[in-house]
Amino acid sequence: MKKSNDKRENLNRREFLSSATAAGVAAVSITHSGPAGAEEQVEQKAAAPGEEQLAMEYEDPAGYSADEIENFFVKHPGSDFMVDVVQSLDFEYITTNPGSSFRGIQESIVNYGANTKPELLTCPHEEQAVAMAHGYAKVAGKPLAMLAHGTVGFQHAAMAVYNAWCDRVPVVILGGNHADATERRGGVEWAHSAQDAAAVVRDYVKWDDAPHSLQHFAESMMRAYKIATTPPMGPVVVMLDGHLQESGMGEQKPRIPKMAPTLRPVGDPVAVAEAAKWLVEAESPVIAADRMAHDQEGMDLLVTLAETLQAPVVNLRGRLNFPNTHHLNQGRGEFARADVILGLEVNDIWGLVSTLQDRVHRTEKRNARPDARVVSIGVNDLYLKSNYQNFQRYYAADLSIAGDAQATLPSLIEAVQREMSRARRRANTEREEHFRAAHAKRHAQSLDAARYAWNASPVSTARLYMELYQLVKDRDWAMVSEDRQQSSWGRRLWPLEKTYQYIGGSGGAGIGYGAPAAVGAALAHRAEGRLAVNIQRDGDMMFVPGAFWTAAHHRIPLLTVTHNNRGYHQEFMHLQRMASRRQRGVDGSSRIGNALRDPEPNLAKIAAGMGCWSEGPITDPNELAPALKRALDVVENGEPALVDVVCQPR
Ligand SMILES: Cc1ncc(C[n+]2csc(CCOP(=O)(O)OP(=O)(O)O)c2C)c(N)n1
Ligand SMILES: [Mg+2]
Repeated sequence: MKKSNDKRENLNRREFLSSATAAGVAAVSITHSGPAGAEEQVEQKAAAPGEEQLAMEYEDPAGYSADEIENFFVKHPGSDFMVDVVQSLDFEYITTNPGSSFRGIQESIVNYGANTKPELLTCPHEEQAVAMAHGYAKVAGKPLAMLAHGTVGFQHAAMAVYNAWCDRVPVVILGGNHADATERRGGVEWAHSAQDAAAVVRDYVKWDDAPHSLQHFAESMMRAYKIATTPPMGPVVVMLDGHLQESGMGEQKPRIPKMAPTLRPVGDPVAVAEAAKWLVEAESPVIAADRMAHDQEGMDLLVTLAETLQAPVVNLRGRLNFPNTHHLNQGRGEFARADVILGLEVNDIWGLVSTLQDRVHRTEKRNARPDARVVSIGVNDLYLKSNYQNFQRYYAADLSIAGDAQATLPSLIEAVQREMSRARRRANTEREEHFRAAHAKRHAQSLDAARYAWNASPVSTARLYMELYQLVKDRDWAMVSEDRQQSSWGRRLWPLEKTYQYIGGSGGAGIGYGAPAAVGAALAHRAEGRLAVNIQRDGDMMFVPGAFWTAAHHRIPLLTVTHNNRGYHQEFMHLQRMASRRQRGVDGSSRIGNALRDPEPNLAKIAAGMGCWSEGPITDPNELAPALKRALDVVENGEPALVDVVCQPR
């Protein structure tokens, strides 16, 4: 065994305690309430630990029998081995809200494992701990581990696990539990133990296990990591039995297996060749990409495919698959003209060709040409679960290819290049001209629209994005929030040219994701020296404001600017729609249940209370730029900062 007791020099606890006692630090004051409520202050001194007690922290005490020693001390706890296993998997961090169901491994992580790779990150809420891991994985391209307390910790983590599941993002969750009922202490250890602890999240994790031995744990961890990171990726759970963590290893001599990653599945070559033929023969091929690009290579491949065909690309919200400055980056209107639509990791294939109109009678409207053929390449059909309906409506694509789209792109590109005739290549020049003009027109329209209400107070969301861009444009920046609720100004105004520059959505649209995912993403960007920028919605922030404490505590630089529209505007619009449909007027009543006013939450003070530099609320747009500059200075010093900006609703 390594490391185990080496930490004692660093702790220097004996010295600390003796000097602290001398200085009277151990003095505590206890308040007694008299019968009439009168309070009497009695000062008591806590006895300083004696030499013998201090020695027992590190060595077997003198005068104890062998039985006593075995009962009070454990030399090689199982959780030390668990840490060896976790460390073999190259996790940089492990997020957690602490719980006694995993006190064994927590102690092993910080002492035996020296709190490095993984380093514990303290989170005031399990939902935050999972969402941080979610945001991190989307930027770093590898998962974090998360430690969840039994039962209640899982219940709090659940929604964030669902987001990661829907978004196809790996998170490796380790959960505390005491499986053996005869080993449970009374009270909470029972209330927080379960017969089947992962049941609460099983519908939206890819795999879970509750190992019975340390060898079983080691193998399950390898399997969990492998499954989580094989497309379709997703969260996984491995339970840490309390008894296994806390007991000595005894006769067990477990070994750590190698983690052998699974290669991403590639689409069938015959089907890929057929798809290439259709795309080349098409008059108006259109490419749609959703959770496609794992990394920059995915984007580069898609650029090659699109340019070879001079086919427009509609980037859906999952990932930044295509540079928005490229002339082939086009809008959803392209689907109406398409005769062949290629969907790459598109979750909602039906939604490419049709919409269900939000009317009293929800009628279907076909958006695409009736003769349009659809090719789908993706991993969605490879793994589904029954209960939660995030898989969207069934659509009979004309050609469905099971395979990871990014991994399949090289062979598709090759097949397309083979199919391209000279005449087809010549036609590309004309296409290119057309799309360059369309792209320039769309960009000009966006700029024009951004000027609207430029001087308005509250601040227009377009101005918010423009002022922010002016500030960060010469740095290596990355947007770590989604822009949909701000009229998509990020994608319309900022040049997004690298996959890491835009994080995409939450997956399951569970609110309370934005702030912690931004912190997790910022953590991954910190390692690359990038400036992480988070446009933070007020409603989302109210769910998990503790994320800003974690950012402050762990010195995670993150520039947050709020889109504070003083309420749940999305739901406000839904209520207006209902009231209007029922012809009851759309006046102020739609605020009920949706406004965050009276009192207005002071987001700057909330952030400040979390130890995060903050300024605001700002309502005058002219005050925006100087405040953002001050915040940037803080972030460039390695700290998080938040500017609260009161904005227009969208
Ligand atoms: C956990 C959860 N609860 C409720 C909802 C429903 N919901 C969708 S959008 C929204 C409003 C969120 O407010 P905010 O983050 O401020 O965004 P805004 O719509 O105001 O721009 C709510 C409550 C949800 N998606 N997730
Ligand atoms: Mg809001």
